[in-house]
Amino acid sequence: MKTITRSLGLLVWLAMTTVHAQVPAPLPPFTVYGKAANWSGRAFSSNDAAAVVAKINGVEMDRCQVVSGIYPELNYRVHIPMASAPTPGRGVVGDPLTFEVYYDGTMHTVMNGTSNPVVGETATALQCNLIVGTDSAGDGLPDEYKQLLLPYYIAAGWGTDLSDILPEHDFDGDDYSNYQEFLAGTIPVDGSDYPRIHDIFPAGSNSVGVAFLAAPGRTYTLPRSDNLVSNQWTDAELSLSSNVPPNRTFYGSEKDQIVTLYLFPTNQAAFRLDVR
Ligand SMILES: [Ca+2]
Ligand SMILES: [Ca+2]
Repeated sequence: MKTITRSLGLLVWLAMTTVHAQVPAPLPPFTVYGKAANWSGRAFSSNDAAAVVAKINGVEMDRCQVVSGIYPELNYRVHIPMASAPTPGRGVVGDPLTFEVYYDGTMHTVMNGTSNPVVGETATALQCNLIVGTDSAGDGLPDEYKQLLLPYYIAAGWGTDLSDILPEHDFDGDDYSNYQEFLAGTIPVDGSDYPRIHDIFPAGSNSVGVAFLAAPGRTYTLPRSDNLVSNQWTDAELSLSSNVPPNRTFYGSEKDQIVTLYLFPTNQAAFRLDVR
């Protein structure tokens, strides 16, 4: 008799567990914030009446108006409702995020594809800068950018139409393609302008300065690898000053300018400059 009672108790407990599993608890939201800018890197202001929509698998999770200067470098912020298990209208850790940006009355394509962003842990945040334009060819190079290139293509006999301008072309022969130069914000018709580090120098007793020409609307990181054989890279902690301990992993540029970021390596490692 005792055994039967215990078994019933176990069944009730299992049933209750099942009920709980079917109703995932709402959790604090996951926040995505950043700077939305047009194809040239100009950040949208409140006057542009632009809006950012965040989606998971095609379903809208949140939207917001772009507002100038929420914080320095930032003009939009959306909150992804979260749940502990897949739930309609909510996200779970690892869900892929996509964005749409509306201005001038139409949806524009996000061109810079910030590293395939995914939903992170509840109550945390991710910075995701968005560069948007019109991409009628679907090749990643904005139509607006091609319009600027077209006169150079015509003059050089490379083509007469936007469809003649290909992302993989290296028009100015500096070993960086049109698409790479678009991402980096360098000039694709000037062979002396291309993505590069201008200087690396010791700064103080334990930091190293890395100077480069930054372009508006672009975000820069300095990934670090302790083992080039395994080719594993993680964004290094860095600072905007050799006197301030590392406090960030990225730098978002507002304009064309020489920027110096400071690394604080404690052992030998390889670093590279990434731009997106
Ligand atoms: Ca080039
Ligand atoms: Ca160039």
